[in-house]
Amino acid sequence: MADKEYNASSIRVLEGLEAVRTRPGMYIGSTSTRGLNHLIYEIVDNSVDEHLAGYCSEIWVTLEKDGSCTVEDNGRGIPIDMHEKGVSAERVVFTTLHAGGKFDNKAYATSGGLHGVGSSVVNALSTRMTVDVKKNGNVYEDRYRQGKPDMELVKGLLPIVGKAKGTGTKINFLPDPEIFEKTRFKAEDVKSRLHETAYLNPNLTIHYKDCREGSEEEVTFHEPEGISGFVKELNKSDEAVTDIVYFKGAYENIQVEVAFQFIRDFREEIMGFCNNIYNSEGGTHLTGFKTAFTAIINSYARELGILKEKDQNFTGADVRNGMTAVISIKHPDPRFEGQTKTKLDNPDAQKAAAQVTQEECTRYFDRNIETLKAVIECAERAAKIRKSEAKAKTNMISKPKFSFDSNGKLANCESRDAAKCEIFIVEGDSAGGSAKMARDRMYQAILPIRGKILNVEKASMDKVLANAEIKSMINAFGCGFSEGYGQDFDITKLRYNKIIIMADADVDGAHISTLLLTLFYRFMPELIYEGHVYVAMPPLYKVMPQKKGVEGEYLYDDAALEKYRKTHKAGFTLQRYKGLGEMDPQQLWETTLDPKTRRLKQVQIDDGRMASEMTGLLMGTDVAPRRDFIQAHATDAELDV
Ligand code: TTJ
Repeated sequence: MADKEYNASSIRVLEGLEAVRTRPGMYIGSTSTRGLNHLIYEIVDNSVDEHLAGYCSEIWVTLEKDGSCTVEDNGRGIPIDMHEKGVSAERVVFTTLHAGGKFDNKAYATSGGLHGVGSSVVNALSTRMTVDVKKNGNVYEDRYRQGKPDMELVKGLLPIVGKAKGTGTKINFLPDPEIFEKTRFKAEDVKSRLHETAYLNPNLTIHYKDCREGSEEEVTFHEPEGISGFVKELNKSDEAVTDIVYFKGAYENIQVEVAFQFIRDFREEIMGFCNNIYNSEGGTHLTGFKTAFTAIINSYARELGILKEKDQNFTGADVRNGMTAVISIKHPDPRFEGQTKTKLDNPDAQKAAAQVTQEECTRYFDRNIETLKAVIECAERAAKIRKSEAKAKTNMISKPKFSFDSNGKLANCESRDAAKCEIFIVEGDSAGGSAKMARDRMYQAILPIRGKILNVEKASMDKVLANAEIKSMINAFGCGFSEGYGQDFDITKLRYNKIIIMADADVDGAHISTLLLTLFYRFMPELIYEGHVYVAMPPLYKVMPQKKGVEGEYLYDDAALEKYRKTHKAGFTLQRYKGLGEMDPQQLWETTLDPKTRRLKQVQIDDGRMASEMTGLLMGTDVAPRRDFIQAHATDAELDV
């Protein structure tokens, strides 16, 4: 009976593994040396997971004389007991695609991602594989050929082949020459990856041994200094200008660890890891760290008077000038996207990295002012060079004509001096029309947008780019955009110093503002972090005293109206503005456009609380808290008159 079940499920399993042999590239990237080496990492990562679970302190990786590889650990050993499928759990691990998660328990909370799912793939791509599990004082063994079981089991359980002390798992596999172009593991690459793993796991020791003829070698990787040691290694041939800064923290089950150091060079090297996997395309953890770091440095620079009131903030690139950093996070459920699926995509990872950086990095700088000053000096050097380069550029090249936005609605300003220019994003065509008439044509551009723009947090990339309103904004700003921080977005190309959101002072207006802020925060976060984004605060009321010769007044909220009522008992007429569209151009100019009288709130996210609140509220699906956020942030924000 058990036999029958086993046969039935194994047929399905074999179909799964046949797919791996038909399209190996889909599972390991390629069948070149890179893909070949990847087999080792897939197996080693299982032992690293066991280490993360708290049960494995040593791993032995041996490149054998016969071309095979042996990976052994001193973990608890792969489960060998009867699985619900009627066969040893070990067999399910090695014959089922993506079996990793099946054995997850709470101790495995931070594993996942690409981990632990690869052992069946390695099995399918190996001429032979032997599995030895040490448990209960015994060694249990199983064997496979090209992924197929190569041993008859009695009652589905593994045979005992010897006695053992302690526990652990040992895998030996020989890559299949039918699959791989070359079958010789590249020692340098394997060592470098194992060394990296040792840096990311300071309590782990990895023994590497090459037994192949002519390349015999033995190295042990143990890096108790962890990612600080990693940064030290990366910078070993550079002139350091700061100590190595290290901090860690946790936020909602996500652990964040950061180490960085500044060097004399104009280089930026930031490496992100999630659950010990290198994210070559970066991702949300890097975005969170970078945005928080930019905000921190700008805020200290102002506090210390290094940036004066009139000075523009340092850009993200400025503050990372000379930085070497390693950001390592542990996430219970990582998601990856991008060309090679190596870009971390979880929004909460951004939140966690920003929060921990904000708190812990500030704590560090408060106690190490000299390091902080050295970091700010690097930013000043970068800003100086950036400005002189920009100047040289504008002197050299005739300024490009502004491209017209795709639907031709942008009423641009005449000046090309970005520092003095402003763009108003105006909700609705009628308000847009009034704004166009009322504006200062020299310095104020108007971009009317219609209706509710896409919720970018829910929409896919191509939908975002297909949206006409979003396209015209990206076009108008001139910086491009990027999913993530930096990359294709170039803030130095920004055509307007102020981007002013002009929406009605009601719930719909607040919703539009929120959508716009979400768009900026997600695709152009530097605009916000560098203080370019504002929200116009149109008045709610106009009051006219009945007494002749006394001027009317605009009131911006209900509190102001209450106060006015108390001080003007004689009587007055009250005009309530339902929307911007109700104002004539003259009124719109006085209340919302004229730099001398208008009220703007600068959108500031200058601390972790705000940053995380913003991500949480803006990116969530809840509508009510979003509205609250707009109001809360309006009171937090500074008045810019
Ligand atoms: C899973 O939960 C119960 C106790 O054992 C856990 C486990 O699977 N541990 C484990 C797996 N340790 N080492 C491995 C492992 C080691 C190698 C070299 C290869 C593979 C596929 C797994």
